[in-house]
Amino acid sequence: MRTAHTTCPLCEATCGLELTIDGDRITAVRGDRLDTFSRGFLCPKGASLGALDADPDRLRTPLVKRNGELAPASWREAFAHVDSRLTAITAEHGRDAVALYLGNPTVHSLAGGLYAPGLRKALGTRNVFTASTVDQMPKHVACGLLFGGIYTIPVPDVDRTDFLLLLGADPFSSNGSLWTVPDAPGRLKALRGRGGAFVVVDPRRSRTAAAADQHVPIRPGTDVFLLFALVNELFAANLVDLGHLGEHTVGVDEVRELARPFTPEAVAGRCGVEARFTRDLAHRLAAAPRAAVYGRIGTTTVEFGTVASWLVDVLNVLTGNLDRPGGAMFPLPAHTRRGTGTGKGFTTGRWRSRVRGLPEVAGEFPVATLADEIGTPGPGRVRALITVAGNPALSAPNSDRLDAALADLELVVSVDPYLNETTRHADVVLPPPPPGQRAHYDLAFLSFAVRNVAKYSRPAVPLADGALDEGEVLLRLTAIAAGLGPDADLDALAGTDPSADLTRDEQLLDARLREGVHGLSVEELLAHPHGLDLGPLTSRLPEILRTPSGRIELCPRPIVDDVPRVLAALAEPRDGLLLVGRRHLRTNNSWLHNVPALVKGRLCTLLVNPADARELGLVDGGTARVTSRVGEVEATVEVSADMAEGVVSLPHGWGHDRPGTRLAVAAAHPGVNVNRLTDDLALDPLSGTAVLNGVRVRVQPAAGDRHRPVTGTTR
Ligand SMILES: Nc1nc2c(c(=O)[nH]1)N[C@H]1C(S)=C(S)[C@@H](COP(=O)(O)OP(=O)(O)OC[C@H]3O[C@@H](n4cnc5c(=O)[nH]c(N)nc54)[C@H](O)[C@@H]3O)O[C@H]1N2
Ligand SMILES: Nc1nc2c(c(=O)[nH]1)N[C@H]1C(S)=C(S)[C@@H](COP(=O)(O)OP(=O)(O)OC[C@H]3O[C@@H](n4cnc5c(=O)[nH]c(N)nc54)[C@H](O)[C@@H]3O)O[C@H]1N2
Ligand code: SF4
Ligand SMILES: [Mo]
Repeated sequence: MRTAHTTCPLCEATCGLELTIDGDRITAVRGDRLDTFSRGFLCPKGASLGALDADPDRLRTPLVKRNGELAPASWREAFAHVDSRLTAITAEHGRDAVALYLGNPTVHSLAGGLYAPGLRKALGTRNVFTASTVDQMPKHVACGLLFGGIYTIPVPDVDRTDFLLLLGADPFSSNGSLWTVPDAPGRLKALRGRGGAFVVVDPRRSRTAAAADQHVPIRPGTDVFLLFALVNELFAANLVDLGHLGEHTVGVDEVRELARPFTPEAVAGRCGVEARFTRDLAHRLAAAPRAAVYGRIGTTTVEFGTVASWLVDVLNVLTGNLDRPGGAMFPLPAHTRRGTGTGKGFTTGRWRSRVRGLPEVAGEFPVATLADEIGTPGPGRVRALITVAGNPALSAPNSDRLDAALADLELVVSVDPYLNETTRHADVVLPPPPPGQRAHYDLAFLSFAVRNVAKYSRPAVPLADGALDEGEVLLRLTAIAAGLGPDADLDALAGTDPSADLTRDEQLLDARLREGVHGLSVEELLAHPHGLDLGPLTSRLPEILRTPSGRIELCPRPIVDDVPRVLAALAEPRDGLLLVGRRHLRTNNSWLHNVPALVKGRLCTLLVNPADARELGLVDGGTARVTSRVGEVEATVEVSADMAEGVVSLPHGWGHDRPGTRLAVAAAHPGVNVNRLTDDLALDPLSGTAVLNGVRVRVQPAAGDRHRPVTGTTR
């Protein structure tokens, strides 16, 4: 028996874990009390890491399709198969015939951070898709336009603030996103404990909303109007005070003009928020000595995701709260360098998608159009797909259509530990090792962390016999894509030294750390197994800016051009039921449902307000048929006063009822796939992000519904 320390890779909170290990088995998981950042915090997902590692359904060898059946194969065979098929397809149809989809866990692993960019480059295809366009792309675009860099995203300095306004986020369940904040609940409670306050805007009384000083229920998709009204009120009441930001900002007067039509009265009906509440909120935000505004999924995966995401930081600027302690600050991770204060800025639409003519954003196309690119004949058609850590068959809108398209591909290669709804379409599945068997450093999330910290851990358990590190899998695919064949020298490709003491991943990380702002090294991080605290966030203006003007460009042209659409929507009444999503503490998108401890209770239910339930003839525990433009599902009803009237909620990541998967536990708790309802034609045009919240639906009792009695509640 021994202990090892690592970082939980499951969500963005990056909690330190203390693992108890017996041989090569993880027998217990605790929060690492000595972790400099998370200080012992742990959630049920992290606690299940041992069960996840030991999941009997986890793939332990590659699978290759022979005569229509996926069967175990050697790594050699698997890569040879990929090489011959991929090379043939690109030779015949060109590089764009191969699409790449990078899913969420790509950014949770060191391997993904180090090697996915190289794979993308070696493939040389324009058909790159990621989970970002069903998630945070609006924030990248907004910050790209404002500050010049898509990763230049400020985070609420929660530990030092006096007032937080949170919109469309439930950090008590999600533990934060684009905001690495281990123990978000504890930190938010501490904020209240020291006399501060936080307000939550959400159509549902979420766990976070329930713990807040104030919950503002809002009509889904209308945060853009509320945010504009807050800006309007700041100007109208003379509350705008940029303070230290004045000399770094251009475009303030233009923003005042843009916001003029959006008075609190003008938006009240559309948002379902009384004007006096909006006014009061603006005044509290301006009056707080230190404050920050933060928006997440409910403000990004919506009709006006980019404009809403932009407004969040406009508020941070207009109140002088950007880049100051207790406001919204820019982290400075150890593996990055300081900037120069100017740059090329950010543009989109350098090329367009073949079928729908959608603009490229950050080098990718919306995943909502992947099915179009596969299904539409003609030159440039997508014929092969590589998925890395993704389950688009469940996570992308109009997923039945995408699921059918995946079946039509000539070749699917998936780097994934499970045979699931997406990888069942694969010709080759290349499984990475479980979290316990891999090294960890957060290349992605330290950029959004509320303290500057650094931590590196070696694998807690050695790589199992026959397993291949994910870095090696990705690099091998990169070599194949680069035309070097299945047996290339990977160190030559990566520029690493096979005889060095550090592993290949460590050498690459070490180089970044040494060039980074603190001049650290892997060796130094190894000497700090509980992490190295590099202090609270510090001001980074103007060095962090990469705009051509060297200023914060508060009123960018693409935003201005999208505002007429916002105005038109303000005038348009939207009746009827709107569908939104939610997350539960024990889920993680689509892929933790195979861990028995995490699927207990009713998780995948349609939340309906009691008044709506009465009107629709629905009862708790009964079954509802939910219909949208693109599809229909039947879901178990959970009547709940937490839901605003006129809004229903169904979580995503469920629907484990497809044939050909190997997920015994998940299949026994299948739930329904909400993305059979979401619309692949509904996008935020500036970011290409799908509208997953605020989807118009019809709800009725399912035919033959027996109104089964209720057994307990899980919320
Ligand atoms: N436990 C758990 N944690 C996770 C995940 C998980 O699946 N489970 N997933 C991870 C990932 S990939 C991400 S991106 C993050 C997401 O992190 P969060 O954004 O915090 O996630 P959610 O819990 O979905 O919270 C979104 C909230 O927005 C509300 N909402 C919906 N529509 C609207 C709207 O139009 N306006 C407003 N104001 N609110 C709206 C919903 O009711 C919900 O409470 O969570 C991460 N952490
Ligand atoms: N309707 C609706 N749809 C949504 C959302 C929503 O709120 N509502 N949320 C969206 C969001 S925020 C996100 S991020 C996306 C997620 O969308 P995806 O990234 O497409 O899907 P995930 O469910 O995260 O699936 C992750 C996949 O990675 C695999 N995996 C797990 N660990 C590893 C690993 O270490 N290496 C590799 N190679 N594979 C691994 C899992 O087996 C699984 O197949 O879903 C989006 N879809
Ligand atoms: S909050 Fe996130 S990082 Fe922390 S233990 Fe839970 S899943 Fe892991
Ligand atoms: Mo996400």
